[in-house]
This record gives sequence, C-alpha cells and structure tokens, in this order.
Amino acid sequence: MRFLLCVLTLSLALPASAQVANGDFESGLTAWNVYNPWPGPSNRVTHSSAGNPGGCVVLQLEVFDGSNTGEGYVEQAFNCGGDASTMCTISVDYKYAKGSLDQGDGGKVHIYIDDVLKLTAGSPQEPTRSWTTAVFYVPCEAHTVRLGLQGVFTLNQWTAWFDNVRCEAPIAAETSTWGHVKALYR
Ligand SMILES: [Ca+2]
Repeated sequence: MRFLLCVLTLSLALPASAQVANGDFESGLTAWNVYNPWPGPSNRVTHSSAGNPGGCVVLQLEVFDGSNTGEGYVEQAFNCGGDASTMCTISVDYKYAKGSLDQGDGGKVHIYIDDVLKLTAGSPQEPTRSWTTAVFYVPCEAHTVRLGLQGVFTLNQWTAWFDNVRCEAPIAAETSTWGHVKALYR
C-alpha cells in the first residue's frame, strides 16, 4: 500500500504532459524532423542563433528558377497535456522577411497542427514581420506541429524564423473545478 501511495504521489508531481522537446531550439534541430525539398544550394532549413532569443530554425528561399518551389518544414509530434477533456495552448514565435530579389507573391509562412493549416503569413502587402507569437487552442492530447515555408512561384527570396514552440496545459476549463479534483481523490 505504501508503495502504491508513493507511485501515486510521484505521478501527481510530474508535469501533465510530455511537452515539446527542444521547442526553444537551444539544442540545434534535435527532436525535429526536417524536410528540405529544395535542390538549390541556398534553399535550406538550418539552425541559427538569431532566435527570440538564442537558437531558432531558419527556412530560407533564394532566387533560383523553379528549384525552390514546394514547401520545406520542421515537424514534431508530442503529447500536449494528455487529457483531451481540457484545453491547452500551443504557441509559436515566428518572423519573416522578403528579399529584395523576390518577384511577386513568392513565399508563404505556414503553421500546421495535425496536418491542418492554421496560419498563413507573408504577402506583397506585408513583406516583413518582426517576432510575433501565434497561439492555437487545442484539446490537451497528442498533436503534431509543422513549421513551413512554401515557395509559390519560381523566383522566391523569402526567409522565415521560428522559435519558442510551447504547449501549456491546462488553461481554464470546467474540468479544473473543485468537483473534478474531488473526484480524482475519491
Ligand atoms: Ca531560442
């Protein structure tokens, strides 16, 4: 019985979820799956110290005929919270800049959750953006986050930076009421 109580105490003391690994990119691109479909030598997915702060991931398109169409990204699956009856937040810091050689509506910054496109940024009307935090409300369960940059036409020159990918759990929800806590301890 004492052993059982110890296990119970330990499990209650642990964080509610596995959370995002290396979401601040301070360990390079460890824990992130990298997909770089662009053959051009300066089209790339890399790690940089120009984050918010410290390390970050950089997706970069240079001007090459046809070789930078398609979408590069980093992606990670994680367990956000672990209790789908409550709501969590997934947040991502991002910024981007269009290069002077870009011709037209060349790049699109994308954030996907579970293969669903949740954010598109970048246009001729807003060719640069400083660090901005995107926040998504999701059930506290397993999710996949993908951070991408898409080359739309052939003459692209865009760069996107991503940092501070976080899952915070749980936010206010009815299941956090005293009644639920009491039920847990029955
Ligand atoms: Ca960082």
